[in-house]
Amino acid sequence: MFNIRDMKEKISSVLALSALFTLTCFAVFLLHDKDTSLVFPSVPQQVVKSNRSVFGAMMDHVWVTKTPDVSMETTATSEPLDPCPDTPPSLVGPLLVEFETKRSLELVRKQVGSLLQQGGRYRPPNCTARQKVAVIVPFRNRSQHLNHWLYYLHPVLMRQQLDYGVYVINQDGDGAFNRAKLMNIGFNESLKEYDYDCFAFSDVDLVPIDDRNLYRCSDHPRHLSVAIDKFNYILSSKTAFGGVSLLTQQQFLKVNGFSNTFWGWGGEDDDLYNRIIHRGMSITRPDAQIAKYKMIKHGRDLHNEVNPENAVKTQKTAENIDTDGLNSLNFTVKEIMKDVLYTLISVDVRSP
Ligand code: UDH
Ligand code: MN
Repeated sequence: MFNIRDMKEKISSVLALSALFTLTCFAVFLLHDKDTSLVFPSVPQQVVKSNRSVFGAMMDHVWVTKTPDVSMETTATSEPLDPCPDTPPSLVGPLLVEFETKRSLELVRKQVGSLLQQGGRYRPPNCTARQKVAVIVPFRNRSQHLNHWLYYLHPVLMRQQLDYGVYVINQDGDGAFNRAKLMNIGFNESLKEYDYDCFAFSDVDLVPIDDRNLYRCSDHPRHLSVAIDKFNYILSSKTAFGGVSLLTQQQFLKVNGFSNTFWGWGGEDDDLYNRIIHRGMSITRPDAQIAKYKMIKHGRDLHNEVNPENAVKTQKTAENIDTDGLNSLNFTVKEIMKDVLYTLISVDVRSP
């Protein structure tokens, strides 16, 4: 006979049993990997637009680094790791990037610092990176921008499986700003630390919003910041080469680096473009659908006013390229500071 009371009792015991089972499974899981709970706080809480989350991607990564299997450990000590795949497997595509949230350096260190080595260095744990990339950031008095940049760029560069280091080149004092000279200094100084083969020169306020935009050099100098929100995602000109651009060590040496004589805002990127063409190279760009960026909103900085002389100088690249550049670079290093997120090199650029 159908009895409601019996039925209720049966349902309650089934529920109790399944709750007990779930709890047991969870306890076994926690005991099995004690590291799990420690890993959570270090994962950057970024949001992505695709169905796969950065959280998921980073967790895969954390899993690999935190619990290396025996074969991985043996390979690390005996023979070199296999090259990383041409297409990094953990890329997620479009990213949600926002600059409204205040990010302190301390917080960013907690969120993305756990997988880095002192000086903002990283290399993929289970394969040999295809390129050794020095990321050079010209800098003065933009610490809020730097915090956002570090928060977003580190996870992207990690997922891109690069062997990389971040060098923030800080112009000391309040003389006229010289973005190009800071780039040359970054090239020189980073090479003293490691045999980098590729140099990514990036403004501190440009954050990619798609991680398929690889910070990797190619056969010709490469321009990555193709579509920026500030300019309605439209490239200003076919010869634009500012923002974020990459050159191999050989390509940069071939053009004698940037000119050192572009004080104040404007022209140094066009001059570099001219140098590239002058030395028989061309530039390449990723697809505009992928090479999308957000620029952190800002006004004009003090001591970086538009310099009309710079536009004139871009007409004289051919005259200057042999004598003005890496081979005429002079500066004084005032301080080198290693943070877990970056290497800060403060320099006196000898402003006029
Ligand atoms: N930079 C600094 N500090 C400065 C000046 C420049 O860190 O005081 C660096 C920084 O990496 C920056 C880059 O140099 O991203 C290029 O300078 P910028 O961002 O000023 O150049 P952009 O072309 O801006 O983005 C031009 C001035 C915008 C005025 C907007 C008025 N609506
Ligand atoms: Mn800017």
